Amino acid sequence: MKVLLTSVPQAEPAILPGRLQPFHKLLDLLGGGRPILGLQPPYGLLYLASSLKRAGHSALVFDGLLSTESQILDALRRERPGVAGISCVSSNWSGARRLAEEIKKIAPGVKVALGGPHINAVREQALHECPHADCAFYGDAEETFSAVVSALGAGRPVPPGLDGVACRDGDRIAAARKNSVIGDIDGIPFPDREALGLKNYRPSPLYYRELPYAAVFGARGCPHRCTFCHTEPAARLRSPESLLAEVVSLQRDHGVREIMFYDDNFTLDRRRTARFCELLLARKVSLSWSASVRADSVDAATLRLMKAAGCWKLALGVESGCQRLLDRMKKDETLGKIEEAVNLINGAGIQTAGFFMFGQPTETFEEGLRTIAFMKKLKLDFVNVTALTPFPGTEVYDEVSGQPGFKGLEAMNMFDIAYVPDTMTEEQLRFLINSAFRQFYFRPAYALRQLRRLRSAGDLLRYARGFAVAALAAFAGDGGGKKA
Ligand code: B12
Ligand code: SF4
Repeated sequence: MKVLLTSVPQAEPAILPGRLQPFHKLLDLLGGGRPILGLQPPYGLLYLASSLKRAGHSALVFDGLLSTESQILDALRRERPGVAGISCVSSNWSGARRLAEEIKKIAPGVKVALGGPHINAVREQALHECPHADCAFYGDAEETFSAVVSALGAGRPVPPGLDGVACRDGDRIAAARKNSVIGDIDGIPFPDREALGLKNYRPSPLYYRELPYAAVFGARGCPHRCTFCHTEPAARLRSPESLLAEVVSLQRDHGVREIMFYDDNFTLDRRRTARFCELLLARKVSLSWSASVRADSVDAATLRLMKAAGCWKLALGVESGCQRLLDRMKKDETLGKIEEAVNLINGAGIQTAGFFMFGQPTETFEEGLRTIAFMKKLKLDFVNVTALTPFPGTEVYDEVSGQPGFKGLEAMNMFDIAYVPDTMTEEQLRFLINSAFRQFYFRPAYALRQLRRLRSAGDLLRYARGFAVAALAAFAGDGGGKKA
């Protein structure tokens, strides 16, 4: 069966926050005609495409950040797929509903399926809110979606009892209670990168050293329960051999020289990390790569091995410089441990990035200022600062969604402010975000340290682009740029 897959098309460039829009031309110029802020393909759809193809179906993929609604609807008229799948995040849920309606107007016989981070959280509620959709998928959808498409293609009813699937049946909605979880994620085929190509995509300037670049997902889920995060609690890791096979195929087929591993915590199992590094070294794979780690899961020996195997940057979710707030958000980390981890990573010769957020419930302006002081004390190379976004499915959403400071789903784009705690004003929250960028990036000692790291003219250009974005976020940004 033919399947059309798309993310939600945006009315305007979605990766530029409101107040940065006037600088659009300048950013284009700095980017040499390519996006200067990070733009990644919709990997969830690319994963579905490869599983569909393996099951004998064909998939046509659109990225809503690069395609207009009329291009997607034209393809629907032209290609006449049997199923149209829409992927959505919370901020574009109303856009997803509109798109489902347009699809049904043009092709009433097409089955409309919904999926993506927002659907993972709201599950069958999505079908109540979107009368034009036929099915919703939550959790790992590679196997369930292929199974449903195969049944529809063969004229069979949707197989009953599948986890992570809700389907409309007349006036009734039959819905599984649990998200689907694929146990052996090594068995999932690599994402179908050919479906969109890599050339239109690029990470943010400070997030890579070499091009071409690709992202690799080495894990699904996370065992921790931070109150602001919605993730599957069953953590599953791909084997080092499977990671190596994807790296080798990316180098062979796309000439990739840089990879960012998108695992929530690349050192969750340090034996796996070490084995992967040993494989890269034994096979003499020359690769520049980066990843994210938790502060409580790094040690000097593993970090040395990672550096030897090509790792140049590790990102940590620091979140706050206030222990009370770390405890409240169930981060399971201490400020001391975070500082120790940053020093260990620096000691191994790997650069560090820290992610911070302001605007937790009960956070005061003074606590925010303490976070900025902690940010400057840590020897970080890059920081990223956002306002807390209380996404559906998270504990903090349940806590704040009835409060006056809660602004609703549309603001959940990580540039706008989606929630203001009653312990500070919105102006104070904006001040903290902009001031954090300014105070971190515009320090003479910091500039000197980064200048010493420059290896080539290419590095200089990349840094210039990165700092142009940081400057705009610090001086003109409205919610803190997600990807400075
Ligand atoms: C890479 C990434 C991006 C990339 C690519 C986005 C994209 N379109 O995929 C870029 C940089 C462009 C980006 C932008 C944004 N992102 Co983003 N991004 C991610 C990240 C790190 C990985 C996404 C991914 O590929 N995961 C791996 C795949 C396999 O998982 P998946 O996408 O969930 O897909 C699976 C299922 O959900 C399901 N599925 C997905 N789509 C569909 C569709 C159908 C029809 C079906 C049946 C199933 C299905 O099947 C897939 C396979 O199992 C996630 C964090 C994370 N760990 O997931 C955040 C995340 C998805 N992003 C998020 C946000 C908020 C954004 C932005 C709004 C922020 C911004 N303004 O920049 C924009 C929105 C852009 C857009 N229009 O989609 C949030 C979404 C939370 C929410 N509830 O809304 C996340 C979860 C991070 C977070 N918690 O803060 N993002
Ligand atoms: S924020 Fe990180 S550590 Fe916390 S639950 Fe989410 S992925 Fe896990």
